Amino acid sequence: MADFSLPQDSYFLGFDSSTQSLKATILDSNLNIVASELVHFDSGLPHYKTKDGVYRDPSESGRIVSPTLMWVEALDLILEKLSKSKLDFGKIAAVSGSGQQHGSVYWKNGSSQILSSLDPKKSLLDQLESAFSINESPIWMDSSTTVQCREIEKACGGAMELAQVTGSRAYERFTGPQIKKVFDTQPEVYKNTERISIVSSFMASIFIGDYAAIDHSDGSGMNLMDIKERAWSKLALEATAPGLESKLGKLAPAYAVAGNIAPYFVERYHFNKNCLVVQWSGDNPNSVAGLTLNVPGDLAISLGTSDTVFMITKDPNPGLEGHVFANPVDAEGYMTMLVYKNGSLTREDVRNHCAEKSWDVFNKFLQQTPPLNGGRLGFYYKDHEILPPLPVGYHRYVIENFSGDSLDGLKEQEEEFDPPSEVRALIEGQFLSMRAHAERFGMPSPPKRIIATGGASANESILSSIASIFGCDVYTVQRPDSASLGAALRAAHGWLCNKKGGFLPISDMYMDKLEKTSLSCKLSANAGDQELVSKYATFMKKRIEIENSLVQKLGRC
Ligand code: ADP
Ligand code: XUL
Repeated sequence: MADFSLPQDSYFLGFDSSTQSLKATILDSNLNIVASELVHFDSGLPHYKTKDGVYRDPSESGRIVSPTLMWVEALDLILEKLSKSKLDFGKIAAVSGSGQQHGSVYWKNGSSQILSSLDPKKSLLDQLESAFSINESPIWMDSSTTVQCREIEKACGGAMELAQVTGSRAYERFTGPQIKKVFDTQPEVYKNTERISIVSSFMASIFIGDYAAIDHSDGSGMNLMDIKERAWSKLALEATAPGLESKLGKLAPAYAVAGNIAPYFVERYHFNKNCLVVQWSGDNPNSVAGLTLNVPGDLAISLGTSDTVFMITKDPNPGLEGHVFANPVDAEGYMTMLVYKNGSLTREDVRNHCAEKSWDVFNKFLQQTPPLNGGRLGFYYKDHEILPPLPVGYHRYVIENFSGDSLDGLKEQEEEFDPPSEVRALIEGQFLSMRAHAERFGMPSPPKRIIATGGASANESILSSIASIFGCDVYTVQRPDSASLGAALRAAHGWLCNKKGGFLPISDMYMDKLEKTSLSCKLSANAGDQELVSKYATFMKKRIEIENSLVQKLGRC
């Protein structure tokens, strides 16, 4: 029988090109982390003048973009930083990565020529400076395409019909509506674009020195792919923009090889010329890999710039709420996901306003306030929210004499709560909302367990609130960055699949030795007491009633 083990003395490199930073993780052939690096966009590349990695356009409501060249410059910078680790890049057998989902990059006509002839003596920035027909990439935080969303849904026979084919109804941040907006508002730019990449396939393209395919998992976040066929949907393409298929190129499974590493990286950073570049994918799909999510019923919660909650399933049933994506490590499976735009940046906002800009003070407030917060309920939307679709605004309510079983006595409150109660109202609000939507979306209640990841999963007080609200144990992995870890693991997986000449179950790589790898999970917070969990269920019911009335009064769609 052929040997499908990883070659000893080799490394696997994974990136995460996310909203606020570019991160890298290197695994050895025992799947242990041997190096990691990070370039924070605001502080590491201050000349782009981003705030949280993005520009919020004051002149167009909901328009949020990032400078494409910042991502390019970050790549040279992180490789220079990693070179200082003294690890031998020649031993890296494969590279892969994650991109923040949905964001799009527009390559100008003629740019494939630039991409295929990168000179190792010059920086990527110098050479790609004029390669894009749009210099500011729309990203997942953008909400400026409501008109395009409704038009695409209409042309596809309705929101439900579009969801059944592409896994989601039309969402403002999804790539299809973003492309349609470019075509509708800047037809000349659209014409002058030879290739449209998403963040993941864009970064893979630089690594192979050629346009890389879009992988099935991240491709599911475009409102353009038929998730069951894993092929472009002709109907959705036609509803979006003319001549789109040739600008998007091909789709490929996440485990496929995109190409060999380009000479630029061999000569400049001493990669081996046989190093494989495995298809990049979205950050959330790669977290499915990094968290070794392979049991239906396990729930993952990612607390990065966005908060997301996801599960794997064999049986997709897309509807009007949430998303279904192809699973990046199961050739036939799916992942289901809910996304909240008001994640870490909103927590930071409340921390800065109420807790002296300190997580320690924030945590102290969380610990000193009682669960259920004396009936105080808060809705905090620093940015237009995705779920529920509500505009910017903070709303506060109190259920007087709330003991956990009565819902009478609701009052809207004009002023802010006192700072400790404000902190608790934010955290309970975010996770009650998540529990309510996840239950509606088919999550078992309580879930078997939760695995948490993302920047805020380093905060044990937040994890402990999650455990009390969901009523199950919360686990974490070694580092709160499952997207770059998952990308490194997928680099190894893609390397093995390539050797075999077809798909191999990813669990074959670690099942018998998980505890000895950097992928093992540790228990970080114990399930809350069950009486409290049911009181939270009552509180959650009230919250959803209020949320529904806010959506009726203020909602966008
Ligand atoms: P992304 O990958 O989307 O760029 P990350 O997963 O790197 O984001 O998470 C970054 C966020 O993590 C920051 O915005 C910060 O608010 C949050 N964070 C980091 N440490 C803590 C902490 N101790 N408590 C709460 N949030 C934290
Ligand atoms: C997922 C989404 C966000 C981004 C953030 O649909 O919009 O989680 O992937 O990186």
